[in-house]
Order: sequence, then C-alpha cells, then structure tokens
Amino acid sequence: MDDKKRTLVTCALPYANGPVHIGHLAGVYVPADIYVRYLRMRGREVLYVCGSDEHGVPITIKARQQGCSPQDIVDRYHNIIKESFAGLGINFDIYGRTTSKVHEKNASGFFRKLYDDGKFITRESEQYYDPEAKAFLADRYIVGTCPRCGNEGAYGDQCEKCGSTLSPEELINPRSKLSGATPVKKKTTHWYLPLQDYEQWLREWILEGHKEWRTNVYGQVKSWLDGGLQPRAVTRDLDWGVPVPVEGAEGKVLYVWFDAPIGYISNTQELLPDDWEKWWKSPDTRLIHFIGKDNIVFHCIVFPAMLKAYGDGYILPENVPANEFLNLEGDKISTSRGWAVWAHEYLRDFPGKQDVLRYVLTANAPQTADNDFSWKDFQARNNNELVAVFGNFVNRALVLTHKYFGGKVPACGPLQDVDKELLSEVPALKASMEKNIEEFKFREALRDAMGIARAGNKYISDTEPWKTAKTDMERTATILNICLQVCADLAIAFEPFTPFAAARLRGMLGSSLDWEILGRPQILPAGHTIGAAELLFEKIDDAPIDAQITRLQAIKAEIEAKAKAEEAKHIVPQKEECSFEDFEKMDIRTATVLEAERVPKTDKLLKLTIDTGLDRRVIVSGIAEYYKPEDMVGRQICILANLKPRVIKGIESHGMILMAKQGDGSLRIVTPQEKVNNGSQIG
Ligand code: B3M
Ligand code: ZN
Repeated sequence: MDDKKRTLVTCALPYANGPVHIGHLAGVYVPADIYVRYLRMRGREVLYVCGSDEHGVPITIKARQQGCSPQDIVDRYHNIIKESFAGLGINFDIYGRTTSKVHEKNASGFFRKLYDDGKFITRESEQYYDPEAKAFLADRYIVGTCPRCGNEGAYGDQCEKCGSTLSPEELINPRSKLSGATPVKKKTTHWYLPLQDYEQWLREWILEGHKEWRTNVYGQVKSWLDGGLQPRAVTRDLDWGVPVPVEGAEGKVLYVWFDAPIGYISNTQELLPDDWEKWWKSPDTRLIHFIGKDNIVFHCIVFPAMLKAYGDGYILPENVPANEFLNLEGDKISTSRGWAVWAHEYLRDFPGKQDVLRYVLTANAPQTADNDFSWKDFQARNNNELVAVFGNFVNRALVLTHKYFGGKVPACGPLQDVDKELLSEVPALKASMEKNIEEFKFREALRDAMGIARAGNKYISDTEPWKTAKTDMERTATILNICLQVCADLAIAFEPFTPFAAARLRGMLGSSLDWEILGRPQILPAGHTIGAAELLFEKIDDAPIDAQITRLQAIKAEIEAKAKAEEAKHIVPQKEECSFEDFEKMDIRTATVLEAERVPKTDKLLKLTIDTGLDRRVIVSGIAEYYKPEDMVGRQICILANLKPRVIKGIESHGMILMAKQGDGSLRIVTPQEKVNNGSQIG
C-alpha cells in the first residue's frame, strides 16, 4: 500500500425502500468497515462515505403500495438504515441522502455540464406507456412473463426468479404495475451516454491496468466489454428524482443510476464544503468502492465513463472489491418476499451482540462465491470460537493474574521454547493479516486474528499456569506475562472485526490501540495494573436461535403458500377440437355420495357409494389427498356414468367423478351450485 496516499472509501448507497439485511452487511458494509478501521489504526487519512439512495422506481412503488408519498418512504427507511449502521459500529464520516439539496444541485450540475459539453446523444424511442394511468412505465413499473424461465412476475429490467437482465420489450404479456392495464408503445425522447465511445479506454484502464482486481469483478467487466457497449439512457419519464435540467425535459428525471453514484461526491461536499476536492480530484487519493456484485457494471463501467466524460481531474477507483451474495438458510435473500434477517431486528433481538454478527458475516463472507448464513452456524461460531477460544483465553489470563499477582502484570523471566514459539507466531500472523486486509481478503485476515487467539488458548492450556502456581511462581509469572501480552495483541488485532469487544478488552487491560506495537515484546510492562476480568463474549443458548428459525419457517411457509396459489392459477392450453357426437357419447349426471371410506393400503383412493338416480353404485376415486371420507358423505357430485367399469385395488369402479384440476395439479370436486335431482343429465 502506498504510504503517502489518503483513501476515500465509499459504500454502495442502500435504497431507502427497505431496511438493510445481513446480505448487505456481509457484502458491503462489514468489509468496508474492517478496511477503514484498519487503515485508521495504521494512521492513514481516510474518508468514509455512504448515504441513502432515495430515488428510483422501487421507492415510488413502495410508496404506492403503502399509500403514502415517496418522501415518507425514504424518510422512514433512511432513519432505520442509518441507525442500523450506527448500532453495528459502522460509523461513516457522513451518511447522507440523495434527496438533499446539495445532491440535487450537484447531480443536476453534473448532468448539465455533460449536456453542455455535448457528451450525450438523444434518441427517440417507443416506450411502454400506461394509457389508463397516463404515465410511461420505467423499469419496475412493468411486469410480465420472463422469456427465459416463464416467471409471470418478471420486471421490466430483471427477472428475480432466474436472475436474467431484461428489457421491457422482452417481457411476454406485459402489464402495467400502476393500473394492471396492457401498456401501449408511445414515443419519448431521452438522453444517452454513448458508452461505446469509452470502450477502448475502459479496456486499457481495467483489462490492462487492473489485472489485480478480484476475478469476479474483472471477469464481469471483461464480459461486458467483450459483448460490446451500447448507449445507455440516463433519463427517465418519472415524477420522482432529480429533474432533468434542460428545456423540453418536463416530466423527466435523471435515471437513478446516473444520480446515485454522484451521491458519493455530493455527500463528500456536504461534509466538507471547502475541502471536498482533495478527495475526488487529487492523484494522492485512492478511491475504493465497496459494493455487491449486482452493482459492478455501474461502478466499473458507467460511473467511470461519466467521470471520464466530465473530466476536470476526477479520479477513478483504484479497486472495486465487490462481493458475491450471501444466502440465508440455503435460499436467496429476498426483500420483497421477506426472506431476510434485518439489521435493525437483529440489534433488537440480540442486544450487545453486534460483534457476533460482524464476526460471523466476516467468517462466512461471500468473497469469491455465494455463501450461506444459518442460525445454527451463527450459534456454533459464537459458542465454539468467540466464547470457547478468544473469550476463554482472555478470561483465564485475566482471572489468574488477579488470583496470583493481585491484578499486576507479573515480570517475564527466562523464556522456554514453548514461549518463544508463541511469541514468534504473533508477528507472522500480523504480517499475514496486513497482507490479507490490503488485498481485501477479510475472511482470511479474520482467520489470522483468530489464529492469535487460538495460539494463546493452546499455550495457556499446555503450560497450565494454575498447576505451576503450586510449585514455581517465577515460571507462572512468565507464563501469565506472555498471556497478557497476547491479550493486548488481540485487543489490537480484533479492533477491525469485533470493535466492541476489542474496546472492552483494551479497557480491562488498560492497553492502547496502536497497530505498530502488535506483536512486539512486553507491550504491557511488568507492574502495570489491569482491571477486573469481564466476559468478552457470552454463550448463546438454543432458545433465541430456535426463535429465529421458527420465524424463518413461518416466512417460508407463507412464501410457499403464495407460490402454490400462483401456480394453481396456471391454465393448461385448450385440447384438440372434438365433435358434438364425441361429446354426446359421454353420459354425465348428478349424484349424491351415500358412503365414503378410504381404500386400505393406499394414500390417494376413496371408495364412494353413490346414488346416481339410476342406481346405487361404487366408484373408486383418487381424491383422498384432498378430501376426507366425512367431507364426502352427503355431497352432490357430477359423474361420468357410462365409463367402462374398471377394477382398482380389487374394487370394481363404475364411473368417474368430475373434478377440477388446478395448475399445481391439485383436485377439487365439482358440486352443482344448487341442489338438483340425482340422475339429472349434464350437457
Ligand atoms: N442503491 C443499488 C443497491 O442497493 C443501489 C446502489 C447505489 S450505489 C451508487 O443494490
Ligand atoms: Zn426468469
């Protein structure tokens, strides 16, 4: 890492249309926070910028659903999100908003300069328009069937079921989300950034110049570039956003992905009105964007092209360490379906356990591939790692120091091999941690930090100071001296990962937060007084974990019920034509069930004795999955009376009961709406 440079760290601006969940935290905010804390400990100048993304269609849709204004929505979620971050110790220098005055002016000015400099092209195109709501249907305002997977609820920009990127034109049976109407095409004009003009430059800058970027990021950029870039619309027909600042653009706003990244700059300006330029326009600043994988194209292609087009000395990102996705209990996290663990609810349900979540999300970080969060793993990592290794080691060292040495760091005597071995491990792990963090490998860096705790825990178990205390106080002093030095190392090493516990540990030890002393001998001098031993981490028992699992099971049941109800709506195509004579051959009549019983040793069959008006007969029917025998008795049904008798499980069945088969394959008996005489012919 270049010592001279200052670092500007940005985190993707979360959409203020919902709270943040563990997927956001694991993908963007926890890694960024580790990085920033680390740089600060090393005395680097850092600016840490984030804020809410308050424009875009998802926000207006949410407002519509809830019957309030978009401003109400963003006000509500901006505050929830801001508090969640603060609660988790993610302390941005500024957490701004894209509805701020500063941003509106800045984004508008940015567009205007590109416009004046002739950097845009305009295009007239036909876009979907809702004739009832009298509005153009941007992006998510249009839904239809996905041409790739058949999902009937795919959006105009994306299918959430199969993950394909779509354009509204590709949707089959498009519908307006505003009124449900079938949209019509209408002419409209928009401004486009001709991305293809920047293709060569992007190739050189990233594909040639940044081969060190993560393979997932580099690979995505390469495939976009190899696919050929197209002009990209930067305006929308919408009434929520930054108005397009040119004449003849009434009813148009900047596309949310045009204004949102400019938000990074606006938020910096808001914080440092006179000093912001050194963060954005100086070659001495390294810009690092922390984002999730779905934002790669915007941060590696579109925003850089915007900055390049603008000129004026704007710097480009030095790295974009985008993460893959975190799943929850094996399924994709989904805000709209409610399949998530929300940060604010976690803070409510697990007060004082911010570090545990930070730890687990880092240990399982989806750095190179999607990864999974499960509550059982969360519990196990807390109990077996934080409590049993880190906490246990620290606790034993402190308690024994109080017991044998009155809470004063004892003097270190001659070192044995086992001591030297431990003491040499710390600087090696420190060096590895530095390398890993600087290469954005936070999971590996955490493993290094935990390696120090593991080594300490093993050392205290092997050297058994509680036993040496009976015979050799000098040796005991040395062992505990070394243990306390390692505790002080841990108080530094864990600051980026579990800052709350690290601060408490420093409080107990009366030690300092100085990265450079990590691993040095005797950082706590002999005779130094330590505070009382408190537990760093507490065991989490089954009850709160089971409560979370039960909550998720209920959500899953609800999601499945909804999906099934959707599936049941599926209509099978019409069969081939038949003649009236074909139909006439079928003798369909009404009848009443007199007796019903399950056919033994089968799951699906009921034996029904029915009164057909003509006779009393037995029909065996495959409806036992849907109806109990007692549901059937006395019920009027319709039967195909003249079906050739068949023997089913040894019972002769005379006819067939008419049933409605739904899209999901489930069956429902067809019962006449009004009571009719048995034996009435249907036709
Ligand atoms: N709000 C998308 C997202 O949360 C978007 C990020 C903007 S970063 C400039 O995935
Ligand atoms: Zn699809």
